[in-house]
Amino acid sequence: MKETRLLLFLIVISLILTCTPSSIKDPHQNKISVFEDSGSKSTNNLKHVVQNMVAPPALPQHEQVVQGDPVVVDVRLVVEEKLQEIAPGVKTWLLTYNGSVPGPIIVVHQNDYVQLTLVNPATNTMIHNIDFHAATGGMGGGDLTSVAPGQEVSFRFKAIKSGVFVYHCAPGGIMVPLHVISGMNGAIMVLPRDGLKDENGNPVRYDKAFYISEQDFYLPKEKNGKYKEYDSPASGFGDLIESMKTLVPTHLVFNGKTNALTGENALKAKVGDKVLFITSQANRDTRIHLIGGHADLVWLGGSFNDTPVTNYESWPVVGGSAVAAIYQFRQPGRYLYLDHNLIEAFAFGAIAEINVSGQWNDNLMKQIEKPGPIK
Ligand SMILES: [Cu+2]
Repeated sequence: MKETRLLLFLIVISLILTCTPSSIKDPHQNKISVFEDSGSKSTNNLKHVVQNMVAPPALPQHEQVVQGDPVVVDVRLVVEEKLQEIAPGVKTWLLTYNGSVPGPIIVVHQNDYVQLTLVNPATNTMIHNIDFHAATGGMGGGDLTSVAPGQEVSFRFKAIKSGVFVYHCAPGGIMVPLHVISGMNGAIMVLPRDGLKDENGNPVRYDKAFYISEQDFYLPKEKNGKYKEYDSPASGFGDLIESMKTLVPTHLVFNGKTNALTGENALKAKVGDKVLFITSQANRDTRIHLIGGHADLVWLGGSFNDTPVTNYESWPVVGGSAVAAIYQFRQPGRYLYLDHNLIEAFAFGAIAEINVSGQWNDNLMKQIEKPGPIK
C-alpha cells in the first residue's frame, strides 16, 4: 500500500513538472555573467573558415547553431571609392566596403575570432580603416587597420559579445562622419553558439534573413538647387562638411539608393516563414515598422544576451547600432518595412517592400463589403 502511494506521489510530481508552462521557465537560468572572462584560451590550433561575403540584403551562408570549439572566420573586405547614382539623376562619391552600401554583413558565433583583411587598392585616393562595435580593444580596431591606397592589413578580434553590431570606417576627426555618411558602414551578427532564444528561453530558428541598412546622405547643392558633382571624393568634402552640419539629410534610403528594395527589388517570403530582419543605422536614430505585421521578437539594442521583447509595433534603432527582429508572416500580400517617420519613408525613400506568397486567411482579415454608395 505504501509503495502504491509513493508511486502515485511520484506520478503526480512528474506530471506537475512536465505540465509546467514554458512561459514560467526562467529565461535567465544558467546564464553567465557579462563580466566573465572569455579571453584566455590559446589561439594556436584554431580552425580557419573563409566566409564568402555577399552584398546586402543577403547574408553569407551560415549555421544558426554550432557545436565544438570556436573558429577563426577569415573575412576579406576591399575598399571601393565609386561615383554612383543614389537617386534618379543624383550621383555622389560613395566610400564602400566591397562596393556596396551598406558593406556586407559578417556572421559569426560568440567567441569565434574574426580575422579581417582590409584591402585599399592603389586606385583609391584616401586612407581607410574599420572600427568594429563588436570588437574589444582600442578604437574597435581602427588604429590597427589604417591602410593607405596600395596597402592591405590584417587583424583579428574575438567576438565575445553576442548580438548585431555596426562596423564603420573611422579614419580620425572630421573624416569619421564624412566616411560614414559616404556609405562606409556595415554590420556583423554574432550569434549565440546555441542559437537564438525566444521570450521563454526556447530555441527559435529563422527561415530567411535580410540585412537592411538606412543610410543618410547630405549632398551639397548648387545655388540653382541642383546637386553638385565632384571629380573625386576629397574635392567634395569641403562642401559636404557644411551640408552635413545642417543635420538635415538630403537623402535617406535603404541599402544605398532609392528603390534598392522596392518594386523589382522587393524582398520575398512565404506565409509561415520566420524572417529575421537586421537593421542598422551607423549615424542617426531611426524607428522601424512593418506595415501589415509586427515584430514578434525584438532584441532591443541588438543584444542577443537579453530576452527579446514581443509584439512590438515599431522598434528603435539608435544611431550607431544594429537591431534584430523576427516576424513570422501569417498572411500573404504586400508589406512595407520602413522608417516610421513617414516623411523619411515616403518623401525620402527609407522604405523596403516584401511580397509574401501563400494562402489568404479570412479569419485574420476580410473585406466584408466592397466600396459602394453610402446607404
Ligand atoms: Cu574610409
